[in-house]
Amino acid sequence: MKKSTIAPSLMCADFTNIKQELSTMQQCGIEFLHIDIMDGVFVPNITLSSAVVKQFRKITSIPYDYHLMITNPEQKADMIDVKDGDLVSVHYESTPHVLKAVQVYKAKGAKVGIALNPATPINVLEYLLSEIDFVLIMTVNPGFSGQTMVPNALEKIADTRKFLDKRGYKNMPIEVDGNVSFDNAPKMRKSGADIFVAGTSSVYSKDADLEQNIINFRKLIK
Ligand code: S6P
Ligand code: MG
Repeated sequence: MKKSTIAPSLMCADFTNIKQELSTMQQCGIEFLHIDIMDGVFVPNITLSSAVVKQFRKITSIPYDYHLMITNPEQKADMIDVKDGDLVSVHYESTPHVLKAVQVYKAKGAKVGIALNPATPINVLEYLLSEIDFVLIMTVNPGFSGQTMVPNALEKIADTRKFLDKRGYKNMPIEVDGNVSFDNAPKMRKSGADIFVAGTSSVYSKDADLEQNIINFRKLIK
């Protein structure tokens, strides 16, 4: 089992207090900042823009984990501020040229993953495995925070782990995104998840403050 890492989803952040939140995350050893980029076409919502989040580089050194929910991401790489060490996931469903999209973001210095919508089977990964660094399993239909985990999500995570292991990719991490709650996250971990996108149902939960939520969450995904 690989080390578990936390990627708080900034679309759930309090932007009136973002400097303090980023500082808390840095102190808590948060590994990645999950940044949802949407275009209102691939998903029916628009949230963060790369131009805005780029400014946070001035106040944090935590690498970014871009989740691109945009059509034809291979044509939009110039609009995404990628630094060496960032993660970028492109949706399999977002372009007929998904390998090209992987190559374009790799050339920018990112570690690149393929994101799969809930209904997309994992066998589409077959001829991409040698080119990618991780897999992102969506555990809700993408576009919004505060949703309920879809049926079969845990089974899909476990099947993905087996699929990767069987093909010699035992070290390829699996990221999970969507209702990664205090309750669901330990089950996701048992099923084989490694990178946890944490939103309203965990680190941004009203149960406690951000720092305490992160401490509690980390214990649950060890
Ligand atoms: C949703 C997006 C996610 C959400 C995250 C919110 O399409 O990709 O990154 O921000 O899932 O978390 P929660 O706990 O509110 O579901
Ligand atoms: Mg996301």
